[in-house]
Amino acid sequence: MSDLLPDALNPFWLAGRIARGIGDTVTDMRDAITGDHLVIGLTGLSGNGKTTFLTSLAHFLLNDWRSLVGFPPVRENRFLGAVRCEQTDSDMPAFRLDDAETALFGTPPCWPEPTLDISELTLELRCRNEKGLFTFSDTKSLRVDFIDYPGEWLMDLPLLSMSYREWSEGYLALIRSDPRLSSSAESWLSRAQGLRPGDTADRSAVRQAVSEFTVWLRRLKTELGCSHIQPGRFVMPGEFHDSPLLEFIPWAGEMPDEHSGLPDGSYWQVMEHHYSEYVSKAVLRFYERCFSRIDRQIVLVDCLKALEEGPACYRDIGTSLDSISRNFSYGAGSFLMRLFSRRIDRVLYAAAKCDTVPPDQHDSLRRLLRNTVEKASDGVSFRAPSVDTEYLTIASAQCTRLGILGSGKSERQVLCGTENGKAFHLSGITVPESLPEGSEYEEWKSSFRFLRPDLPAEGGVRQIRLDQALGFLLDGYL
Ligand SMILES: Nc1nc2c(ncn2[C@@H]2O[C@H](COP(=O)(O)OP(=O)(O)OP(=O)(O)O)[C@@H](O)[C@H]2O)c(=O)[nH]1
Ligand SMILES: [Mg+2]
Repeated sequence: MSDLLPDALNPFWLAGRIARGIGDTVTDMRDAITGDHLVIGLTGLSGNGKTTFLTSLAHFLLNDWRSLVGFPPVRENRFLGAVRCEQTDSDMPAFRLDDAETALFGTPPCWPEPTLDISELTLELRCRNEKGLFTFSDTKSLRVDFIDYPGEWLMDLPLLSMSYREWSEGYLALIRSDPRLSSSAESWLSRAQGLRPGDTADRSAVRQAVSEFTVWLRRLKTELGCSHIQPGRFVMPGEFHDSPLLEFIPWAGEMPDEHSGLPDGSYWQVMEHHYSEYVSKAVLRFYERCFSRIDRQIVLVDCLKALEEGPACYRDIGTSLDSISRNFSYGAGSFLMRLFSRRIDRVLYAAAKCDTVPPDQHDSLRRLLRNTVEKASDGVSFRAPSVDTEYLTIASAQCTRLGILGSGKSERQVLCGTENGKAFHLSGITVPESLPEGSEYEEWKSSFRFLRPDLPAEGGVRQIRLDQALGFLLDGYL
């Protein structure tokens, strides 16, 4: 019987929600008082380096923390080490750190596979306490939770605040405004435009439309490099593989009147119903498990990959980051506020994979990211000025090193490594501090070299500025 009731009327669902709500509130209050638990929201679109970041950070904290000299407790000689512990949310699968670490830090090393499902990693960090009037113990421990997930699911968060009608209207407007989307969407769009809202839905026609729409989404990702892949579960379904929840597409036909009360089983009603189910069962659940508890956030962005795809893709990144950020609660708040509601008080924007450009270009890359985030919208720092925002360039797995080429007056620093097994020496490239427009973009692109360097075959992968990132994210807790 419970399956037939809408969630909010289902007594089992309600009881579970209330119990969970009370449990979460008690945990939040305890965390706010003791300050010994922190949840870091790892945020990044697919392929932007989340799993590599988590694997590398955990590896260095667990095995090689003395090398993290940019992390204040290590620099100040107070750090005592880290251990892995049982993840905080026992319903969540454990992040497979052993496999990921063996791959990335093995000889020869290899990259993580794209993530297919959600998982959690909890580390306990310990350090000597700084002596103070109210310091009662010699040591301090901090539990830190990280959650990894397929980046595709992140693009679904904006759906939380949209009805099926609003989502469809926005989607069609976006397609019309972007020639890459409109020219590639023709096949599913023409079928979708033929659907009449009040006609009785033919399930095989719905499935056919969904299948064409899904093929198009996959093309956007693999061929056109777009980040606006929505709904994300259509390309990375997780537990919703083959589920009727995925049987809807944006409504492209004649829009029915808002109060027309279309019959059950009509095309509009079926699509709208599946959309609502998708939002409440897939998107809301993902949000609750992954982001509702976060205290601090790191946003990983692969600016260079987006630049390589072209100006439209690059702008896409800014818009996507902005619409995703609107789903989080930001604001430092007072101690009392933190007792009752969790808010993000620090955000780190990290330009990932900075090892693919020479070190003298890292600062330009950082400015490029900053400009992108700030230009796309009024930005988190404008909407919530009390939030500490920082921009860094990082590499979780450094694949290149600096070398010297030539001698005497012709001596110059070059970035060295291998790409598909072939050695390269790179110098003289410039990262723009903002997106070059029009013909300037083509001119710049022809002078730039985009690298996909191999991991160092001899193993012993190193990192760039993960320690500074950690210092910013844990500031005030250790
Ligand atoms: N050069 C370099 N490449 C990196 C680095 N981190 C990640 N990459 C590259 O980026 C790819 C994707 O990294 P992942 O960590 O799998 O990205 P993800 O965000 O977890 O992606 P999804 O699981 O699809 O959401 C890797 O396979 C590498 O090719 C880095 O620090 N340096
Ligand atoms: Mg991943």
